[in-house]
Amino acid sequence: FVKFTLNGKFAQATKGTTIIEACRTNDVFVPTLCYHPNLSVNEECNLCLVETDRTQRLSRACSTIIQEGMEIVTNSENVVNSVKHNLAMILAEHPKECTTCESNNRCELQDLVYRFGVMDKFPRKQREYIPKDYSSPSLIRDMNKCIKCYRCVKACSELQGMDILTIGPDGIPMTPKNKEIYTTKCINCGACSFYCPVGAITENSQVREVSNLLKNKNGKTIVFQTAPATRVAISEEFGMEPGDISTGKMVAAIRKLGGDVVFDTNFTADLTIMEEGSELLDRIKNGGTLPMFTSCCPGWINLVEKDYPDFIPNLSSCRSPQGMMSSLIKNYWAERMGIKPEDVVVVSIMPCTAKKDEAVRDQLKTEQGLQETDYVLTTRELAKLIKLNKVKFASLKESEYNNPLGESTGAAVIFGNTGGVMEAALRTAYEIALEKPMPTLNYTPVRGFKGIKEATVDFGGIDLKVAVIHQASNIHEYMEKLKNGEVGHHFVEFMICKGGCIGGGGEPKSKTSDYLEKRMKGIYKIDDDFKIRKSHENEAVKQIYEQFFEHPLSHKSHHLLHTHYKD
Ligand code: HC0
Ligand code: SF4
Repeated sequence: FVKFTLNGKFAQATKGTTIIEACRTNDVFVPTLCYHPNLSVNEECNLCLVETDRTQRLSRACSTIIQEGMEIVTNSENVVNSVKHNLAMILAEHPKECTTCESNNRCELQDLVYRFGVMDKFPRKQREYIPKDYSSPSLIRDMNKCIKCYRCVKACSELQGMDILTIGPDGIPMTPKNKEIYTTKCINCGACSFYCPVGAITENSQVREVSNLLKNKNGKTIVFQTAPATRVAISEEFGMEPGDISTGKMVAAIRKLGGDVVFDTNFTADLTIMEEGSELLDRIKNGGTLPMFTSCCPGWINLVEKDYPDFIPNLSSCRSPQGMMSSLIKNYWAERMGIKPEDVVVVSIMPCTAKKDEAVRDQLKTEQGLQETDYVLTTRELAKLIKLNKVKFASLKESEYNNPLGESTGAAVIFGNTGGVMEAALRTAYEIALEKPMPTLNYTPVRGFKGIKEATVDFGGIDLKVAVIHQASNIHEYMEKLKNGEVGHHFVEFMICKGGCIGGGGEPKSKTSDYLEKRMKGIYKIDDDFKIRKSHENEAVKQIYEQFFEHPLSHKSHHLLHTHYKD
């Protein structure tokens, strides 16, 4: 430990701690725009200034390690005036289009400008105009708003190993050869938008479209579906803790907004297990391509198609649960309800920006050419819609999903965590193959934050080797090993974001450092509290096979629940 004073109060921290981290643990506010605990230090914004001795010399809190006996001051007139000056300089270069900005009210620059009472006092420093990039269904880039913090560059390279964004000659992050982002190898994961503190890179929002639709339905039936990971994160937007379970409130909020029907993507997560588990057993029995890869994460699908096309045959042919649900709504449910598919609008609530890109895939259109998922709102966007409509989320009375596509199990909700698809698949495949349940349902070797998790399951004579990889940088590492024949598994789960969907690029931008752990716990708590924790025991899933699909991998299920990929 080192001992120091912080604004006159005695404090201590472990050796090697930076001043900014020590301030945060002690609840002392230090402004910053470029620092983020998940990224390496940038030293770009010059806002985290502190005094460390009795002289008025200023140090950056992000890169200064605490030394024994330091007298750290964060709130002197000297510090505050310097921060104000530097903020005003950033503001002078900023377009200040808050009224139309996607990040209005959730912008870190705006927050600091208000907090420090900064006036827009310097003459406007005009930058050369950079055309906005609307090419991606997932993201919008307006680099005129960039404050040069480089958090997007670091998220893309350090966390995702993608290196799509680099620092251009003018200091503004750019794509390879300045091409529109959708034409690059970008996988639409949205990590850049998650870490952008302002409105330079944002999700390609459909809040306005969905808001208008809900106000003027024009005879359409609006059907929502909500992904597993949304229910443990949306709470953060309404003053609750990460991991607080808000399933019922979220459904109630959607109904208040005017959603006619609310289904649960978890239902099709259970259905995915039936199809994907059967596909795996079939590949093992009949010499199909192994390892089989999960196919539910759209960032991962983009990565395989763009960087590892030789491995397309390894991908399960199952559509993602989002894709399966929208297909069921338009091709199965609508007919049963006597509604024309073209009169149904599907709005999907996802933790993920890449789901917006998945929704526009040609392979996921009805035979008549209708897009099956009409709109995808991220968890952040749903929260925005709820706030715009002044719905009091925290005090809403919980509501239930509609049936039959709203019924699910504990196995489905864990899809939101890294390792969850694997654990759910094992719970079912084991029981189908061995005709007895797994010795333990909580299969811990595939849980937790380790980047590459491996396990061997005794499948009655066969040692089933599985692996679970999350976060794109770890995926690159695994894929290189696979190419070199250094790993051999039967079944591998891939999720592009750290932690899985709970860490999706469209989730709330949490201010706490342990938000992923808390969301993960919330997901496992929902699973623990379910009476039914295996996908094949979902009564509504059983029914849909009895009444419609007949059995997994049937002709009908191939048609509506499976897909193919671009090569
Ligand atoms: Fe996921 Fe999904 S679990 S990808 O992470 O499989 O986005 O939450 O909705 O589709 O169910 C995201 C989350 C989903 C899908 C499911 C899968
Ligand atoms: Fe990089 Fe992901 Fe952003 Fe694309 S979406 S630029 S891959 S961080």
